[in-house]
Amino acid sequence: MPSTKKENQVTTLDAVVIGAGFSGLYMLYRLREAGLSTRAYEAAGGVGGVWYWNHYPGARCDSESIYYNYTFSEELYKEWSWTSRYPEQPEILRYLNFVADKFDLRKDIQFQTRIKSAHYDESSNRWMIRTEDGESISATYFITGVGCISTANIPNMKGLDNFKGDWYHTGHWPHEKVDFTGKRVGIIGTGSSGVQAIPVIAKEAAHLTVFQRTPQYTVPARNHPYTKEYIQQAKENFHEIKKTIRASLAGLPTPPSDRSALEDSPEVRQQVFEEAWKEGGPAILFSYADLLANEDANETVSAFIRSKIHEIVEDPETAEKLSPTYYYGTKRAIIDTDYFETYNRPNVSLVDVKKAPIQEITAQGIRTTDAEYDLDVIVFATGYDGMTGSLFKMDIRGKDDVSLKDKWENGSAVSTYLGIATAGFPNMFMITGPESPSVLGNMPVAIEQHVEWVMDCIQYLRKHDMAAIEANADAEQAWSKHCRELADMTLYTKTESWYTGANIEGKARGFQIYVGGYGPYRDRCTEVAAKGYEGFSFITAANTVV
Ligand code: NA7
Repeated sequence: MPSTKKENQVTTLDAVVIGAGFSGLYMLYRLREAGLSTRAYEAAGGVGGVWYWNHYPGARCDSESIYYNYTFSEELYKEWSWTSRYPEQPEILRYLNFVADKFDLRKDIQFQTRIKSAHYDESSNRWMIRTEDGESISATYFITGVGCISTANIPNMKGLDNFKGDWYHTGHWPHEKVDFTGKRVGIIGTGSSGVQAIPVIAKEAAHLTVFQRTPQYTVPARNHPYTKEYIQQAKENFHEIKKTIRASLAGLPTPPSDRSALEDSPEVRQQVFEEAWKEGGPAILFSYADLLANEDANETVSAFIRSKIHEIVEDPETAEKLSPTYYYGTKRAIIDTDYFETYNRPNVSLVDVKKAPIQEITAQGIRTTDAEYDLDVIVFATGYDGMTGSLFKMDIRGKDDVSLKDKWENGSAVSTYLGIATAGFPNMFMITGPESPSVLGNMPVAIEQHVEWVMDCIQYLRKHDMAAIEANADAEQAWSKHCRELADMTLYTKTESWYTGANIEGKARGFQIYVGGYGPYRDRCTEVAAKGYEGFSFITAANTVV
């Protein structure tokens, strides 16, 4: 590492925030409002977090716009107007830039700065944080807002360096337009990113070859522009929307049905699914209460979506190849615009790489066990090292110099208290950390709850003159056990997915998300705080534990 003039500087702050996405921006805002000296460090050249990097064609959020935003400020909510039901990446990025401008956040964000390490010093109860270019920051509070799905998974495929064309990962897309006109494009991966990108790239490329490992269920998004009246109505209902989504299970206003799919006759069920299909978005997932808990109930919706695939896709063999067999919803439920329809185009072909796996990337393209495909561009829509990937990229060390990675045995023994804190790492807070509900819903709602809880906690520490707070090991074990027990009651653990870590070679398996829902989780966190931070210990300014 070349030495820079920053090497001997130590900046002293109350709080350091990592990231300038939805989490980092709001955390920074709240800390500053409370009068703490603080700075956010961001690897990218601008705000946005995943929405800065996920610039690929078709990138869009799958939560409805009017709920996929902050609700901490009524003024902000009323000043911003979304244009369509599901916001496109450029619009979300504009929104986050608008937020940064409105609250003048940029002056306290250091861009193009990656944090290399954060070490806790027990004698001073402070964190020493180091950037990759050699700057050191001493801070009382170390807060990660690094995102749950932000570390790209680029599979270790033999020969990638030899490829003569261009290749991209959806999560690190260039900000300049990538022109596919006249090109032979190959895309690997059919998760949310692939499903969004495939129809858009297919319209531009000379030919698109989709390399599919696991077929996916996806339902129509039914995206459409918002009318002025609809937006106006949402603004008028701000307080109601805020209250409802914060108390809800998934950060969205429509409550899931309380009926079992098995209570209805096949005819009634078919009608329910047809209506949800017509409505689009998450409606089908919420159409019955037990779709993610009961195998037979799940089969009803899975079979319905498979029948739709066969209706839409003209070639029966392709339709069969596109038909999934895992439990619907146990991999991230996807919504799409013209995904299955795209396979009716003459310039799109589908390759089943489960049957004939990719052997290597050659100078000309991709070689599977039974064919070779000449390509000009390869798109990796191969996902992320979820939940822990971005935390493990930093060398985080707590008490006794124990690293977070070692404590969590490289991911096999993740244990947190409430998904916010972990024993041995005082004054470290994780916004939407593992074992919080995070990705199982509309993220900004989860993020705001965490930020507000962390801020209240810091205020409590300051008010009571405490140097630090630390999760107790027994409270943490109980929480982790509770999370695992809840997950085991669902079908989530029966499918290999990024939720379980199965998508990353060598990563330990384990379901690291709290499935009990946003509202109940919020209540639990509020109760812990109300009981004087039950399950936590405090370290006084004189360095005694109470
Ligand atoms: P996902 O959902 O993890 O999807 C990744 C896709 O890439 C999925 O189809 C994988 O197949 C496939 N994949 C991964 N590695 C390989 C290799 N080595 N060979 C072939 N195919 C591979 O990531 P996304 O970016 O689409 O979505 C991530 C989240 O972002 C999403 O859930 C939303 O919350 C937003 P597999 O299913 O593992 O067989």
